[in-house]
Amino acid sequence: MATLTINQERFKTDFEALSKIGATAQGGVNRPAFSPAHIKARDWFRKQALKAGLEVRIDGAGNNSAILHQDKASKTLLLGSHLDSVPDGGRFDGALGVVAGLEVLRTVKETELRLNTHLEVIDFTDEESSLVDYLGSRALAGLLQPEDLRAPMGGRSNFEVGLARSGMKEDEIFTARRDPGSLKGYLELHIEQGPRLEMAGARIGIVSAIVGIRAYHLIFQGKANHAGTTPMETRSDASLGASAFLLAAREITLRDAPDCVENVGNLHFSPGVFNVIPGQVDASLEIRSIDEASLDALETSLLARARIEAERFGLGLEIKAVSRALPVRMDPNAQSALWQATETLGLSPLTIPSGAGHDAQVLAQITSTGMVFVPSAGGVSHAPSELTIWEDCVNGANVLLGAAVRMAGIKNPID
Ligand code: HGY
Ligand code: MN
Ligand code: MN
Repeated sequence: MATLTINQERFKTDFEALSKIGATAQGGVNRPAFSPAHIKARDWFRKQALKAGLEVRIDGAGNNSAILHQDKASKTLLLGSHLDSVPDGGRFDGALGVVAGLEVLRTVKETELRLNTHLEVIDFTDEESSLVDYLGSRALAGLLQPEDLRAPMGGRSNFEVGLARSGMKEDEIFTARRDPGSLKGYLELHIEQGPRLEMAGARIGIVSAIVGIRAYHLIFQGKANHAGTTPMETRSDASLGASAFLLAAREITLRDAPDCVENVGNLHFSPGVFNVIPGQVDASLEIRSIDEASLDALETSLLARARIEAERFGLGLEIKAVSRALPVRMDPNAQSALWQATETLGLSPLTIPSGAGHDAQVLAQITSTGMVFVPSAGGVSHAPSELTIWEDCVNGANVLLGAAVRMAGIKNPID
């Protein structure tokens, strides 16, 4: 079979057009879920799909899809990623996978290849979990719980604002669930968001596993009081417990959990003004590992240390677990389709685990799932300077195309 490749010009034009939506002066994008820029990016995606003669669909969880139907096919191979970004993020994270998926469908459509399964490229809602962690992919996988919407990670009021802005109806979200038997699999092209490929001199990666992620709010409770008149020795200052915990958490992780990472991405002081002793500090803690037992051990030691620091400074402590994504292994069939595609293209991939979370870790729980990575310059991501050289992006899209037609199964090989 001749090596099928994407239309590079069209792919680049699309990616550059999308990068302009929500573009920031520093060269990144700012498209948090349901922000005006995110909604505009989704409109753009649907318009491109309609222009390409593809069917467009929005499910109850707001997942946007473009579909290339195949005769007598009963299953669907999903390709995809996400168009939402972290605040002030990069233009490749998520967007590359969605634009590449769209390009794969157009290329297959143009070459008149006939496949055994439908092809669908999907832009998942809120992959960056700013409101509800993995809202779109967990709804599609049937793994979203009502509790996730009652007490969402990003706060109930923000969630309601997002629903209103996007026109989604809360009671329709669960209708997004797909019967796993209707899916052939899921493939995702994504930037690595880390330094491993670049350090190894590899231009393409095939993902072996994706880290599990657990997130918590640690709420240290002291007593707000006058910052000028309250004697230092009688203060009940919530920031002392939180600060002591932050330093200890890093020490414990480095010393006892070499295959884990931890991060406190936010400290929210209340009332958070110069002249009031912080009565409450809410620390947003996250831990990650591809090993479940390591996550269990680190969770136990970090939460125990948080209690010790709270006690040391005479503070209350409330621990709220807000999200829990399982570590998953990628499926051997999907990986082998990706391997074959790289071989046909003369590429030599590196097999690596993903330190970043992805919708693929949700889909992997219900269908055969694989991911292909392209290098991030300097390992930088979730920042405006996020960059992948264009040749690597094209390689990634061609690997996605090759693997997709292999997984879907070709009825009429073209010479
Ligand atoms: O946080 C992550 O790892 C992903 O970018 N959402
Ligand atoms: Mn991503
Ligand atoms: Mn991300």
